[in-house]
Amino acid sequence: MTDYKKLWESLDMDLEKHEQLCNLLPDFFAEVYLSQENRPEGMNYFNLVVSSIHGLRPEELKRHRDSGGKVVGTFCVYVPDELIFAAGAIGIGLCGGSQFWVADGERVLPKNTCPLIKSFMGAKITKTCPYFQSCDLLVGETTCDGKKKAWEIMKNYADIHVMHLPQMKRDIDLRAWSHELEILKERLEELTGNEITPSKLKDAIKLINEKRKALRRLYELRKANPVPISGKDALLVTQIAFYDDPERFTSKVNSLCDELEERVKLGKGVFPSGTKRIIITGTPMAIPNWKLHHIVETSGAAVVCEETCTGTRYFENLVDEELDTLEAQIMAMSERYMKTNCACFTPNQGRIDDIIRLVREYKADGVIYYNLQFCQPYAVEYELVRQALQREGIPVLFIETDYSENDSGQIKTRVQAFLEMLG
Ligand code: BJ8
Repeated sequence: MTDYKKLWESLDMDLEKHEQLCNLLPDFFAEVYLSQENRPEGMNYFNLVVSSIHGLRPEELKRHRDSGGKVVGTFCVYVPDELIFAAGAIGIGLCGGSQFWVADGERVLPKNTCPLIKSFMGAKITKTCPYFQSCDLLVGETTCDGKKKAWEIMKNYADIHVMHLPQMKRDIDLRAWSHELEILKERLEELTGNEITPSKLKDAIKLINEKRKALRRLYELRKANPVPISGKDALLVTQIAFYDDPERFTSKVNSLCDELEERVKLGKGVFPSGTKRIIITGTPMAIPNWKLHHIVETSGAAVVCEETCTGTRYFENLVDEELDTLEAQIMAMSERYMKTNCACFTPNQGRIDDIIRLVREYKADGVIYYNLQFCQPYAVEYELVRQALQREGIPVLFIETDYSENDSGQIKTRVQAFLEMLG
């Protein structure tokens, strides 16, 4: 990683602290990922991306900025990448998934805040994340209370534009969200000096749709039995989707899928036939949060799907590509994004319907409801999900945790008991 020292200096990073962070990842990645057997060859690209996570892509971002381009950081799957790319900027997802940053986040946030928020805040204030340091603008949103209030603190450290996300899905909310997209469009035009025209937006809509289609193809292949790729590997691919170059990423995912299709034809899987199939639903898992998947897949089960924002919520539903006016395109984007089912919305029956549909489609044996500690919207929503799954006869296990490893042993015991109960 030392090759990138000049890059990190140019980003005004805290090099000493950053080195501590860089020293943690290789062993952790080797333990969780490289220890897996029978991984697809196509994962080599994603291994490379992780092995140079703070070098390769940040260097591309720097080249983009050196030639006058802008980088925009986001934190939620409701914020449309299409507008960012149509403005000639690069969009990157910035949610924090590392325990390393949590203590620093707690310097400015209450301890009883969700680890995702503490982690991204710690990453920013310690200047140890090259992605944060590369951003010319951050885009926050009014989703949960923790994030909504965190933006007010983040303003002390970065330029931030906050979008007002409605929390119901009536016609009036759809129009309100399209209005927010228009405001974001203006802000991006001002930032980049580029006008967003219908033809640029059309290209960006196609670009992002292609990424979604590739991920959907990957997930379709996970429906096979035996499953041709581990849940950990699929999760890694989705995590990388948030910051990799969309065109290159799409082509790498499609190559991986070609290989997985061959595996499916041959009946070749990463786990033996008959392995219990688990769906994970709940809060997002930002890189390098691989904790629950690792526990499940080292306890004899396979994760076959994630109903999360680092899963199906990220890529389901496309934006209409055939529209030629900005007004129609923005409304189509508003419609697509408002189909996403986050627990910040009320009511949120669509998410419950999705979980049940996914259990059927992926022939899952059970569901693990993953809740990041102190995430109230998802914790409260659990009761309705539990009742619905019970009515359908689908077993569910609730796991609330943070990013530390302190409770890993205890979670493993509970997961193993759950798997035994599945028979
Ligand atoms: S659309 S899930 S990405 S808001 S886990 S920070 S909700 S306290 S991340 Fe999210 Fe958008 Fe919804 Fe998805 Fe708050 Fe909960 Fe923390 Fe969360």
